[in-house]
Amino acid sequence: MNHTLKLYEFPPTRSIRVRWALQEMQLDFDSILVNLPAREHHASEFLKINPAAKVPVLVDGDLVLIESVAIVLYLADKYPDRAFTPTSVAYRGLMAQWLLFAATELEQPLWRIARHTRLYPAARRLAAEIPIARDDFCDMAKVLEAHLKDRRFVVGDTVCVADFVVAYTLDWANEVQLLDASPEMRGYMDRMYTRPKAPARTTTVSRHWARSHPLKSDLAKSRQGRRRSSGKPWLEARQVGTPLAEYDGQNHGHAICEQPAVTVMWRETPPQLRH
Ligand SMILES: N[C@@H](CCC(=O)N[C@@H](CS)C(=O)NCC(=O)O)C(=O)O
Repeated sequence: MNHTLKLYEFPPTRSIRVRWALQEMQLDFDSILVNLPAREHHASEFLKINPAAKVPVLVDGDLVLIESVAIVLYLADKYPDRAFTPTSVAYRGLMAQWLLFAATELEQPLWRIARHTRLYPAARRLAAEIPIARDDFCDMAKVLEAHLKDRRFVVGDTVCVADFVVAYTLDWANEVQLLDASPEMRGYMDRMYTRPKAPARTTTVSRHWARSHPLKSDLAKSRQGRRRSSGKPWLEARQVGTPLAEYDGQNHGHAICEQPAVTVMWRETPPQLRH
């Protein structure tokens, strides 16, 4: 395929936000998988596209966009006929507000938790950061919890791109057990993820994906879900619902796609050396 829109992605990272918007808008796009655990985001070819070495990136002709929130706003603006942006200026202001609330108030503590539990090298991790970040998240999450009472969407009565960003961010929070006492946010997130064009949940990967992905042979050959593939990181398959914390390795990633589901995990540390 050679579509105008190209999405550089690695699910289930923030690139899910963009995939979700593209799928709901029913826009054709080329998906380019950037394997983060294999450090493909540091390859010189990719750095030319995004010197920040991160996904997602959306390329639309000559335009290159490297921020997930900017990308969904761009798509909403470019395709107003798809109706994922409110028509009123006031509602567009609210949409921007909730997008930024998700990216700055909710996501940042989640990012700190991720970095200090598994992304930073062990010597750089600060255990004390984690409870502080959890508290920071909970303080701000209360605001959204109250806002969502008796609401289906974050702005008005119709879905907009802010919902994709907020719902994905809540799913991320759910992965680290930060939504356990938040029925409104949980209900909202569950409803959003049952939409027909929603991406798979973070804990979910499709067997279809496992069959069709280039790594399928590794997965297929895996014995009881695990094997060491020559020259490649470890692969594991797990069923929906296994806590992410179990995969707290030095360097790992996971990928998901359509439902129903298996999650594929890469890690560079063999499982038996984990402890
Ligand atoms: N603010 C950026 C953050 C992008 C970002 O941090 N992406 C992560 C995946 S969720 C990434 O590519 N990380 C690679 C790395 O940090 O090495 C956005 O929202 O698009």
